[in-house]
Amino acid sequence: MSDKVYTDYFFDEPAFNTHDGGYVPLEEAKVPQQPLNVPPLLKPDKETATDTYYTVVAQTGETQFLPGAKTKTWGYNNSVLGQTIVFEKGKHIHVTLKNELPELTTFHWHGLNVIGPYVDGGCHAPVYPGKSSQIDFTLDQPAATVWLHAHPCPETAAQVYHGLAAMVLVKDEVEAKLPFPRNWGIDDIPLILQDRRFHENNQWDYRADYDPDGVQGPTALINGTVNPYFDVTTQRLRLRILDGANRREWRLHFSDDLAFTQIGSDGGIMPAPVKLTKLMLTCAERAEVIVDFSQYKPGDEVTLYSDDVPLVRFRVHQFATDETQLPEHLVDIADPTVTPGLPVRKVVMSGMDEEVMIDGKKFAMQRIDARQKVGDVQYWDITNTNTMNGGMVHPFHMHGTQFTVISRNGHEPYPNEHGYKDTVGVNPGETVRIKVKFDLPGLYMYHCHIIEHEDGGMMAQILAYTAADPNPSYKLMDMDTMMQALSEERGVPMDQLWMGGMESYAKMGMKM
Ligand SMILES: [Cu+2]
Repeated sequence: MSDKVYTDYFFDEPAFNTHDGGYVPLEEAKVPQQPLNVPPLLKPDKETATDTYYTVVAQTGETQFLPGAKTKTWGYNNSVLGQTIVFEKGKHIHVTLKNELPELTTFHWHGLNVIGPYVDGGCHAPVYPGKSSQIDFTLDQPAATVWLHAHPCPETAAQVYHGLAAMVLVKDEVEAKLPFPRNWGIDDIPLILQDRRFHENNQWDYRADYDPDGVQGPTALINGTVNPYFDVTTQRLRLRILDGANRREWRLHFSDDLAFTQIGSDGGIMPAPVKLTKLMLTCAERAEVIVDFSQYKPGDEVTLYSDDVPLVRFRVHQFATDETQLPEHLVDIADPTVTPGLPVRKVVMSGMDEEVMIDGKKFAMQRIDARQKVGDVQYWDITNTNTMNGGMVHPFHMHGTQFTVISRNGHEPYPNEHGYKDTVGVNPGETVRIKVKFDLPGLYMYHCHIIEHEDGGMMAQILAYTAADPNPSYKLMDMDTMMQALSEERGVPMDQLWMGGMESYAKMGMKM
Protein backbone atom coordinates (compact mmCIF):
# COMPACT_ATOMS: atom_id res chain seq x y z
CA MET A 1 0.00 0.00 0.00
CA SER A 2 1.02 3.62 -0.50
CA ASP A 3 3.31 5.06 2.17
CA LYS A 4 1.68 8.47 2.03
CA VAL A 5 0.40 9.46 5.48
CA TYR A 6 -2.25 12.19 5.67
CA THR A 7 -1.96 14.39 8.73
CA ASP A 8 -5.00 16.66 8.63
CA TYR A 9 -8.72 16.47 9.30
CA PHE A 10 -9.64 17.59 5.75
CA PHE A 11 -12.76 19.52 6.84
CA ASP A 12 -12.65 23.34 7.09
CA GLU A 13 -11.27 24.30 10.48
CA PRO A 14 -13.37 27.50 10.85
CA ALA A 15 -16.48 25.29 10.64
CA PHE A 16 -15.47 22.86 13.41
CA ASN A 17 -18.11 22.57 16.12
CA THR A 18 -15.59 23.99 18.61
CA HIS A 19 -16.42 27.44 17.17
CA ASP A 20 -20.16 27.14 17.90
CA GLY A 21 -21.68 29.50 20.42
CA GLY A 22 -23.37 26.48 22.00
CA TYR A 23 -20.36 24.17 21.87
CA VAL A 24 -20.06 21.88 24.89
CA PRO A 25 -16.45 20.78 25.29
CA LEU A 26 -15.79 17.19 26.31
CA GLU A 27 -14.34 16.86 29.77
CA GLU A 28 -11.80 14.26 30.79
CA ALA A 29 -13.64 11.53 32.72
CA LYS A 30 -13.07 11.57 36.46
CA VAL A 31 -14.33 8.06 37.22
CA PRO A 32 -11.91 5.11 37.34
CA GLN A 33 -11.09 3.40 34.04
CA GLN A 34 -13.37 0.47 33.18
CA PRO A 35 -13.17 -2.24 30.54
CA LEU A 36 -14.63 -1.17 27.21
CA ASN A 37 -18.10 -2.61 26.74
CA VAL A 38 -18.30 -4.62 23.51
CA PRO A 39 -21.95 -5.21 22.56
CA PRO A 40 -22.29 -8.97 21.95
CA LEU A 41 -23.48 -10.43 18.65
CA LEU A 42 -27.24 -10.98 18.61
CA LYS A 43 -28.16 -14.65 18.33
CA PRO A 44 -30.53 -15.45 15.48
CA ASP A 45 -33.84 -17.07 16.48
CA LYS A 46 -33.30 -19.52 13.67
CA GLU A 47 -30.88 -19.97 10.79
CA THR A 48 -31.00 -22.11 7.67
CA ALA A 49 -28.71 -22.27 4.65
CA THR A 50 -30.76 -19.53 2.99
CA ASP A 51 -32.65 -17.67 5.73
CA THR A 52 -31.88 -15.93 9.02
CA TYR A 53 -34.48 -14.93 11.62
CA TYR A 54 -33.95 -12.29 14.29
CA THR A 55 -36.06 -10.60 16.94
CA VAL A 56 -35.10 -7.03 17.77
CA VAL A 57 -36.71 -5.67 20.92
CA ALA A 58 -36.75 -1.96 21.75
CA GLN A 59 -36.84 -1.93 25.53
CA THR A 60 -36.39 0.24 28.60
CA GLY A 61 -33.63 -0.48 31.07
CA GLU A 62 -31.17 0.86 33.59
CA THR A 63 -27.47 1.14 32.95
CA GLN A 64 -24.54 1.56 35.33
CA PHE A 65 -22.41 4.25 33.67
CA LEU A 66 -21.13 6.00 36.77
CA PRO A 67 -20.67 5.05 40.41
CA GLY A 68 -23.95 5.51 42.30
CA ALA A 69 -27.38 5.48 40.72
CA LYS A 70 -28.02 3.67 37.47
CA THR A 71 -29.22 5.75 34.50
CA LYS A 72 -32.63 5.11 32.93
CA THR A 73 -31.96 4.16 29.32
CA TRP A 74 -33.46 2.57 26.20
CA GLY A 75 -31.85 -0.05 24.00
CA TYR A 76 -32.24 -2.91 21.54
CA ASN A 77 -32.09 -6.33 23.24
CA ASN A 78 -30.02 -4.51 25.83
CA SER A 79 -30.49 -1.81 28.46
CA VAL A 80 -28.72 0.73 26.24
CA LEU A 81 -27.51 0.77 22.60
CA GLY A 82 -27.99 -2.81 21.46
CA GLN A 83 -26.63 -6.19 20.69
CA THR A 84 -24.71 -6.22 17.42
CA ILE A 85 -26.69 -7.60 14.49
CA VAL A 86 -25.00 -9.49 11.64
CA PHE A 87 -26.56 -9.80 8.18
CA GLU A 88 -25.02 -11.93 5.49
CA LYS A 89 -25.23 -10.64 1.94
CA GLY A 90 -27.55 -12.77 -0.18
CA LYS A 91 -29.37 -14.40 2.72
CA HIS A 92 -33.08 -13.81 3.18
CA ILE A 93 -33.43 -11.94 6.47
CA HIS A 94 -36.58 -11.95 8.60
CA VAL A 95 -36.77 -9.55 11.53
CA THR A 96 -39.47 -9.30 14.15
CA LEU A 97 -39.49 -5.74 15.50
CA LYS A 98 -40.94 -5.57 19.01
CA ASN A 99 -41.68 -2.36 20.83
CA GLU A 100 -41.60 -2.73 24.62
CA LEU A 101 -41.10 1.00 25.16
CA PRO A 102 -43.83 3.21 26.61
CA GLU A 103 -44.14 5.09 23.29
CA LEU A 104 -44.11 4.51 19.54
CA THR A 105 -40.81 4.08 17.80
CA THR A 106 -39.45 3.05 14.40
CA PHE A 107 -36.51 0.80 13.47
CA HIS A 108 -34.37 2.48 10.80
CA TRP A 109 -31.58 0.53 9.11
CA HIS A 110 -29.10 3.30 8.43
CA GLY A 111 -26.91 2.29 5.48
CA LEU A 112 -28.90 -0.71 4.33
CA ASN A 113 -30.26 -0.78 0.79
CA VAL A 114 -33.73 -1.97 1.71
CA ILE A 115 -37.04 -0.77 0.34
CA GLY A 116 -38.68 2.34 1.77
CA PRO A 117 -40.64 3.56 3.47
CA TYR A 118 -41.63 0.61 5.68
CA VAL A 119 -38.72 -1.89 5.73
CA ASP A 120 -36.31 1.08 5.81
CA GLY A 121 -37.94 2.06 9.09
CA GLY A 122 -38.16 5.83 8.75
CA CYS A 123 -41.03 7.90 10.10
CA HIS A 124 -43.71 6.06 8.11
CA ALA A 125 -43.14 2.74 9.87
CA PRO A 126 -44.25 3.25 13.48
CA VAL A 127 -44.43 0.30 15.84
CA TYR A 128 -46.73 1.15 18.72
CA PRO A 129 -46.02 0.21 22.35
CA GLY A 130 -46.69 -3.44 23.10
CA LYS A 131 -46.91 -4.22 19.39
CA SER A 132 -44.57 -5.84 16.93
CA SER A 133 -44.15 -5.93 13.18
CA GLN A 134 -42.32 -8.12 10.70
CA ILE A 135 -39.95 -7.16 7.94
CA ASP A 136 -37.95 -9.25 5.54
CA PHE A 137 -35.38 -8.45 2.89
CA THR A 138 -32.42 -9.87 1.00
CA LEU A 139 -29.31 -7.72 0.97
CA ASP A 140 -27.41 -7.08 -2.22
CA GLN A 141 -24.68 -4.76 -1.02
CA PRO A 142 -21.07 -5.19 0.05
CA ALA A 143 -19.85 -5.92 3.57
CA ALA A 144 -20.12 -2.77 5.68
CA THR A 145 -20.53 -1.35 9.16
CA VAL A 146 -23.99 0.17 9.33
CA TRP A 147 -26.40 0.81 12.17
CA LEU A 148 -29.90 0.63 13.52
CA HIS A 149 -31.54 3.62 15.17
CA ALA A 150 -34.95 5.02 15.97
CA HIS A 151 -36.41 7.45 13.40
CA PRO A 152 -39.90 8.64 14.44
CA CYS A 153 -39.94 12.24 13.19
CA PRO A 154 -39.69 14.65 14.94
CA GLU A 155 -38.81 12.52 17.96
CA THR A 156 -35.72 10.83 16.48
CA ALA A 157 -33.17 12.87 18.41
CA ALA A 158 -34.73 12.23 21.82
CA GLN A 159 -35.08 8.48 21.19
CA VAL A 160 -31.52 8.09 19.93
CA TYR A 161 -30.37 10.14 22.94
CA HIS A 162 -32.23 7.69 25.21
CA GLY A 163 -30.00 4.96 23.77
CA LEU A 164 -31.71 3.54 20.68
CA ALA A 165 -28.68 2.90 18.47
CA ALA A 166 -27.00 -0.41 17.64
CA MET A 167 -24.24 -1.48 15.32
CA VAL A 168 -25.08 -3.73 12.37
CA LEU A 169 -22.48 -5.66 10.37
CA VAL A 170 -23.03 -6.71 6.78
CA LYS A 171 -20.75 -9.59 5.77
CA ASP A 172 -19.85 -10.91 2.35
CA GLU A 173 -17.33 -13.20 0.66
CA VAL A 174 -15.20 -10.37 -0.73
CA GLU A 175 -14.45 -8.89 2.68
CA ALA A 176 -13.98 -12.37 4.15
CA LYS A 177 -10.98 -12.96 1.86
CA LEU A 178 -9.19 -9.70 2.73
CA PRO A 179 -6.41 -9.83 5.34
CA PHE A 180 -8.34 -7.99 8.07
CA PRO A 181 -8.78 -8.86 11.74
CA ARG A 182 -12.30 -10.21 12.31
CA ASN A 183 -12.39 -11.81 15.75
CA TRP A 184 -15.26 -9.94 17.39
CA GLY A 185 -14.32 -8.47 20.74
CA ILE A 186 -10.68 -9.56 20.42
CA ASP A 187 -9.19 -7.82 17.38
CA ASP A 188 -12.37 -6.51 15.71
CA ILE A 189 -14.22 -4.08 17.93
CA PRO A 190 -16.87 -1.39 17.63
CA LEU A 191 -16.36 2.15 18.89
CA ILE A 192 -19.76 3.84 19.09
CA LEU A 193 -18.95 7.43 19.99
CA GLN A 194 -21.56 9.45 21.87
CA ASP A 195 -21.73 12.20 24.47
CA ARG A 196 -24.15 12.86 27.29
CA ARG A 197 -24.67 15.15 30.24
CA PHE A 198 -25.40 13.38 33.53
CA HIS A 199 -27.81 15.30 35.74
CA GLU A 200 -28.94 14.68 39.31
CA ASN A 201 -28.89 11.00 40.27
CA ASN A 202 -26.88 10.22 37.12
CA GLN A 203 -29.94 10.72 34.87
CA TRP A 204 -30.08 12.07 31.31
CA ASP A 205 -32.47 14.96 30.68
CA TYR A 206 -32.91 15.55 26.97
CA ARG A 207 -35.27 18.49 27.36
CA ALA A 208 -33.04 20.29 29.86
CA ASP A 209 -30.11 19.98 27.44
CA TYR A 210 -32.13 20.76 24.31
CA ASP A 211 -30.40 22.86 21.65
CA PRO A 212 -31.93 23.22 18.17
CA ASP A 213 -28.42 22.97 16.68
CA GLY A 214 -27.86 19.62 18.37
CA VAL A 215 -27.71 18.25 21.90
CA GLN A 216 -24.28 17.71 23.41
CA GLY A 217 -22.90 16.63 26.75
CA PRO A 218 -19.47 16.88 28.34
CA THR A 219 -19.07 13.16 29.01
CA ALA A 220 -17.88 10.86 26.23
CA LEU A 221 -19.46 7.41 26.10
CA ILE A 222 -17.76 4.75 24.02
CA ASN A 223 -20.08 1.76 23.48
CA GLY A 224 -21.84 3.13 26.54
CA THR A 225 -18.65 3.07 28.64
CA VAL A 226 -17.30 6.09 30.49
CA ASN A 227 -13.48 6.22 30.57
CA PRO A 228 -12.85 2.82 28.97
CA TYR A 229 -9.69 0.83 28.46
CA PHE A 230 -9.20 -2.07 26.08
CA ASP A 231 -6.69 -4.91 26.45
CA VAL A 232 -4.74 -5.29 23.22
CA THR A 233 -3.68 -8.92 22.73
CA THR A 234 -3.02 -8.88 18.98
CA GLN A 235 -0.60 -6.77 16.97
CA ARG A 236 -3.35 -5.46 14.71
CA LEU A 237 -6.70 -4.17 15.89
CA ARG A 238 -9.66 -3.34 13.66
CA LEU A 239 -11.85 -0.52 14.96
CA ARG A 240 -15.32 0.00 13.53
CA ILE A 241 -15.96 3.59 14.48
CA LEU A 242 -19.44 5.12 14.38
CA ASP A 243 -20.27 8.73 15.17
CA GLY A 244 -23.47 7.90 17.05
CA ALA A 245 -23.76 11.33 18.65
CA ASN A 246 -26.69 13.67 18.04
CA ARG A 247 -24.44 16.56 17.10
CA ARG A 248 -20.81 16.05 18.03
CA GLU A 249 -17.96 15.80 15.53
CA TRP A 250 -15.08 13.57 16.59
CA ARG A 251 -11.55 14.55 15.66
CA LEU A 252 -9.68 11.37 16.36
CA HIS A 253 -5.97 10.82 16.79
CA PHE A 254 -3.71 8.63 18.89
CA SER A 255 -0.97 9.42 21.36
CA ASP A 256 2.50 9.57 19.69
CA ASP A 257 0.61 10.59 16.51
CA LEU A 258 0.47 6.88 15.76
CA ALA A 259 -0.54 6.43 12.12
CA PHE A 260 -3.44 4.09 11.37
CA THR A 261 -4.98 2.74 8.19
CA GLN A 262 -8.55 3.42 7.13
CA ILE A 263 -9.96 0.46 5.22
CA GLY A 264 -13.68 1.20 5.25
CA SER A 265 -16.19 4.05 5.17
CA ASP A 266 -20.01 4.15 5.48
CA GLY A 267 -20.92 1.74 2.71
CA GLY A 268 -18.12 -0.76 3.05
CA ILE A 269 -14.49 -1.42 2.32
CA MET A 270 -12.71 1.36 0.42
CA PRO A 271 -11.02 0.74 -2.94
CA ALA A 272 -7.62 1.35 -1.37
CA PRO A 273 -6.36 1.69 2.21
CA VAL A 274 -5.52 5.23 3.35
CA LYS A 275 -2.93 5.99 6.05
CA LEU A 276 -3.81 8.76 8.45
CA THR A 277 -2.82 10.29 11.74
CA LYS A 278 -6.08 12.23 12.09
CA LEU A 279 -9.65 11.35 11.27
CA MET A 280 -12.74 13.52 11.62
CA LEU A 281 -16.19 11.93 11.63
CA THR A 282 -19.42 13.89 11.37
CA CYS A 283 -22.70 12.55 12.74
CA ALA A 284 -23.67 9.07 11.48
CA GLU A 285 -20.46 8.53 9.50
CA ARG A 286 -18.50 5.33 9.98
CA ALA A 287 -14.85 4.48 9.48
CA GLU A 288 -13.15 1.13 9.77
CA VAL A 289 -9.49 1.46 10.67
CA ILE A 290 -6.66 -0.94 11.41
CA VAL A 291 -4.22 0.06 14.13
CA ASP A 292 -0.83 -1.65 14.24
CA PHE A 293 0.78 -1.83 17.70
CA SER A 294 4.08 -3.38 16.50
CA GLN A 295 6.15 -0.51 17.90
CA TYR A 296 4.79 -1.06 21.43
CA LYS A 297 5.69 -3.55 24.14
CA PRO A 298 3.68 -5.12 26.95
CA GLY A 299 2.80 -2.53 29.58
CA ASP A 300 2.62 0.37 27.11
CA GLU A 301 -0.57 2.35 26.72
CA VAL A 302 -1.82 4.02 23.54
CA THR A 303 -4.60 6.56 23.91
CA LEU A 304 -7.27 7.52 21.41
CA TYR A 305 -8.24 11.18 21.70
CA SER A 306 -10.91 13.45 20.30
CA ASP A 307 -9.32 16.89 20.13
CA ASP A 308 -7.41 16.89 23.43
CA VAL A 309 -9.70 14.62 25.46
CA PRO A 310 -8.79 10.96 25.98
CA LEU A 311 -11.52 8.55 24.83
CA VAL A 312 -10.09 5.01 25.04
CA ARG A 313 -6.83 3.71 26.49
CA PHE A 314 -5.42 0.71 24.70
CA ARG A 315 -3.35 -1.34 27.16
CA VAL A 316 -0.77 -3.29 25.24
CA HIS A 317 -0.14 -6.91 26.26
CA GLN A 318 2.03 -9.67 24.79
CA PHE A 319 1.03 -10.45 21.23
CA ALA A 320 2.26 -12.69 18.43
CA THR A 321 4.11 -10.97 15.58
CA ASP A 322 1.84 -10.32 12.62
CA GLU A 323 3.54 -9.72 9.27
CA THR A 324 0.32 -9.22 7.31
CA GLN A 325 0.59 -6.56 4.60
CA LEU A 326 -2.49 -4.91 3.18
CA PRO A 327 -2.80 -5.01 -0.62
CA GLU A 328 -2.76 -1.74 -2.58
CA HIS A 329 -6.20 -2.51 -3.91
CA LEU A 330 -8.98 -3.78 -1.66
CA VAL A 331 -12.32 -3.80 -3.51
CA ASP A 332 -13.90 -2.54 -6.71
CA ILE A 333 -16.34 0.35 -6.46
CA ALA A 334 -18.90 0.57 -9.26
CA ASP A 335 -18.77 3.79 -11.25
CA PRO A 336 -21.91 3.76 -13.39
CA THR A 337 -22.30 6.28 -16.22
CA VAL A 338 -24.68 9.14 -15.53
CA THR A 339 -27.96 8.63 -17.36
CA PRO A 340 -27.95 10.96 -20.41
CA GLY A 341 -30.40 13.84 -20.33
CA LEU A 342 -30.79 14.06 -16.57
CA PRO A 343 -30.11 17.48 -15.05
CA VAL A 344 -27.95 17.79 -11.96
CA ARG A 345 -30.30 17.72 -8.98
CA LYS A 346 -29.71 20.67 -6.66
CA VAL A 347 -30.24 20.26 -2.92
CA VAL A 348 -29.70 23.23 -0.64
CA MET A 349 -29.23 22.93 3.11
CA SER A 350 -29.75 26.32 4.70
CA GLY A 351 -29.99 27.90 8.10
CA MET A 352 -28.96 27.16 11.65
CA ASP A 353 -30.88 26.67 14.88
CA GLU A 354 -34.66 26.75 14.30
CA GLU A 355 -34.29 28.07 10.74
CA VAL A 356 -32.85 24.91 9.19
CA MET A 357 -34.43 23.85 5.88
CA ILE A 358 -33.82 21.89 2.70
CA ASP A 359 -34.60 23.75 -0.53
CA GLY A 360 -36.33 26.48 1.46
CA LYS A 361 -38.82 24.09 3.03
CA LYS A 362 -39.17 22.26 6.28
CA PHE A 363 -39.95 18.54 6.21
CA ALA A 364 -43.56 17.44 5.84
CA MET A 365 -44.32 13.74 6.21
CA GLN A 366 -47.09 13.81 3.61
CA ARG A 367 -45.17 15.73 0.94
CA ILE A 368 -43.01 14.00 -1.66
CA ASP A 369 -40.27 16.41 -2.63
CA ALA A 370 -38.51 14.70 -5.51
CA ARG A 371 -38.60 11.70 -7.86
CA GLN A 372 -35.88 9.54 -9.43
CA LYS A 373 -36.33 6.46 -11.54
CA VAL A 374 -34.90 3.23 -10.19
CA GLY A 375 -31.70 2.40 -12.09
CA ASP A 376 -31.11 5.96 -13.28
CA VAL A 377 -27.77 7.47 -12.32
CA GLN A 378 -27.89 11.15 -11.46
CA TYR A 379 -25.53 13.78 -10.07
CA TRP A 380 -26.80 15.53 -6.97
CA ASP A 381 -25.20 18.80 -5.90
CA ILE A 382 -25.57 19.26 -2.16
CA THR A 383 -24.96 22.84 -1.10
CA ASN A 384 -24.54 24.18 2.42
CA THR A 385 -25.35 27.89 2.24
CA ASN A 386 -24.15 28.68 5.76
CA THR A 387 -21.28 31.13 5.77
CA MET A 388 -17.92 29.92 6.95
CA ASN A 389 -17.86 32.14 10.01
CA GLY A 390 -20.74 31.08 12.19
CA GLY A 391 -21.73 28.24 9.90
CA MET A 392 -21.42 24.54 10.51
CA VAL A 393 -20.75 21.27 8.73
CA HIS A 394 -24.08 19.60 7.86
CA PRO A 395 -23.73 15.83 7.46
CA PHE A 396 -26.00 14.99 4.50
CA HIS A 397 -27.52 11.50 4.70
CA MET A 398 -29.61 9.50 2.22
CA HIS A 399 -31.80 6.50 2.91
CA GLY A 400 -32.08 3.57 0.55
CA THR A 401 -28.80 3.85 -1.31
CA GLN A 402 -25.04 4.22 -1.07
CA PHE A 403 -23.64 7.04 -3.20
CA THR A 404 -20.15 8.01 -4.30
CA VAL A 405 -18.61 11.42 -3.69
CA ILE A 406 -17.50 13.05 -6.94
CA SER A 407 -16.19 16.44 -5.92
CA ARG A 408 -16.13 19.21 -3.31
CA ASN A 409 -16.49 22.65 -4.88
CA GLY A 410 -15.15 21.12 -8.07
CA HIS A 411 -12.07 19.64 -6.38
CA GLU A 412 -11.22 16.04 -5.56
CA PRO A 413 -13.09 14.60 -2.58
CA TYR A 414 -11.06 13.86 0.55
CA PRO A 415 -8.61 10.93 0.20
CA ASN A 416 -10.81 8.69 2.39
CA GLU A 417 -14.02 9.42 0.43
CA HIS A 418 -13.50 7.10 -2.52
CA GLY A 419 -15.71 4.31 -1.22
CA TYR A 420 -19.47 4.05 -0.89
CA LYS A 421 -21.00 6.63 1.43
CA ASP A 422 -24.47 7.30 2.83
CA THR A 423 -23.47 10.37 4.81
CA VAL A 424 -21.18 13.18 3.73
CA GLY A 425 -20.19 16.25 5.71
CA VAL A 426 -20.77 19.44 3.69
CA ASN A 427 -18.72 22.47 4.77
CA PRO A 428 -20.29 25.95 4.89
CA GLY A 429 -20.27 27.56 1.45
CA GLU A 430 -19.50 24.24 -0.19
CA THR A 431 -21.20 22.17 -2.88
CA VAL A 432 -20.53 18.45 -2.72
CA ARG A 433 -21.37 16.54 -5.90
CA ILE A 434 -22.47 12.95 -5.37
CA LYS A 435 -23.57 10.24 -7.79
CA VAL A 436 -26.88 8.66 -6.83
CA LYS A 437 -28.59 5.51 -8.04
CA PHE A 438 -31.52 3.73 -6.44
CA ASP A 439 -31.70 -0.03 -6.96
CA LEU A 440 -34.99 -0.49 -5.14
CA PRO A 441 -38.29 1.36 -5.50
CA GLY A 442 -39.65 3.17 -2.47
CA LEU A 443 -39.99 6.42 -0.61
CA TYR A 444 -36.73 7.52 1.00
CA MET A 445 -35.74 10.37 3.27
CA TYR A 446 -32.66 12.53 2.85
CA HIS A 447 -31.57 14.92 5.53
CA CYS A 448 -28.95 16.51 7.74
CA HIS A 449 -27.82 13.96 10.35
CA ILE A 450 -27.36 16.45 13.12
CA ILE A 451 -30.41 14.81 14.53
CA GLU A 452 -31.96 17.98 15.95
CA HIS A 453 -31.66 19.51 12.46
CA GLU A 454 -33.60 16.66 10.84
CA ASP A 455 -36.24 16.84 13.58
CA GLY A 456 -36.29 20.61 13.08
CA GLY A 457 -37.17 20.15 9.40
CA MET A 458 -33.86 19.89 7.52
CA MET A 459 -35.20 16.82 5.74
CA ALA A 460 -37.05 15.87 2.56
CA GLN A 461 -38.16 12.69 0.83
CA ILE A 462 -37.77 11.26 -2.64
CA LEU A 463 -39.79 8.67 -4.50
CA ALA A 464 -37.69 6.09 -6.33
CA TYR A 465 -40.15 4.75 -8.90
CA THR A 466 -40.22 2.25 -11.73
CA ALA A 467 -41.71 2.63 -15.20
CA ALA A 468 -44.11 -0.21 -14.34
CA ASP A 469 -45.36 1.63 -11.25
CA PRO A 470 -44.64 5.36 -11.59
CA ASN A 471 -47.06 6.47 -8.87
CA PRO A 472 -47.18 3.91 -6.06
CA SER A 473 -49.33 4.87 -3.15
CA TYR A 474 -48.05 4.52 0.38
CA LYS A 475 -49.78 4.98 3.69
CA LEU A 476 -47.78 7.87 5.08
CA MET A 477 -47.60 8.95 8.70
CA ASP A 478 -49.02 12.37 9.58
CA MET A 479 -48.47 14.77 12.46
CA ASP A 480 -51.97 14.45 13.92
CA THR A 481 -51.67 10.66 14.19
CA MET A 482 -48.18 10.98 15.64
CA MET A 483 -49.21 13.60 18.22
CA GLN A 484 -52.42 11.80 19.16
CA ALA A 485 -50.43 8.61 19.83
CA LEU A 486 -47.70 10.31 21.86
CA SER A 487 -50.27 12.32 23.80
CA GLU A 488 -52.06 9.11 24.84
CA GLU A 489 -48.84 7.21 25.51
CA ARG A 490 -47.41 9.95 27.69
CA GLY A 491 -50.72 10.85 29.31
CA VAL A 492 -50.38 14.55 28.47
CA PRO A 493 -52.87 16.67 26.53
CA MET A 494 -51.95 17.40 22.89
CA ASP A 495 -51.37 21.08 23.61
CA GLN A 496 -48.79 20.23 26.27
CA LEU A 497 -46.90 17.70 24.21
CA TRP A 498 -43.21 18.57 23.85
CA MET A 499 -40.92 17.37 21.11
CA GLY A 500 -37.71 19.29 20.42
CA GLY A 501 -38.30 19.62 16.70
CA MET A 502 -41.76 21.15 17.23
CA GLU A 503 -40.16 24.33 18.57
CA SER A 504 -38.26 24.83 15.34
CA TYR A 505 -41.49 24.79 13.33
CA ALA A 506 -43.38 26.92 15.86
CA LYS A 507 -40.65 29.59 16.02
CA MET A 508 -40.77 29.84 12.23
CA GLY A 509 -44.57 30.17 12.36
CA MET A 510 -44.90 26.87 10.49
CA LYS A 511 -47.09 23.84 11.02
CA MET A 512 -45.41 20.46 11.14
CU1 LIG B 1 -27.42 20.26 9.91
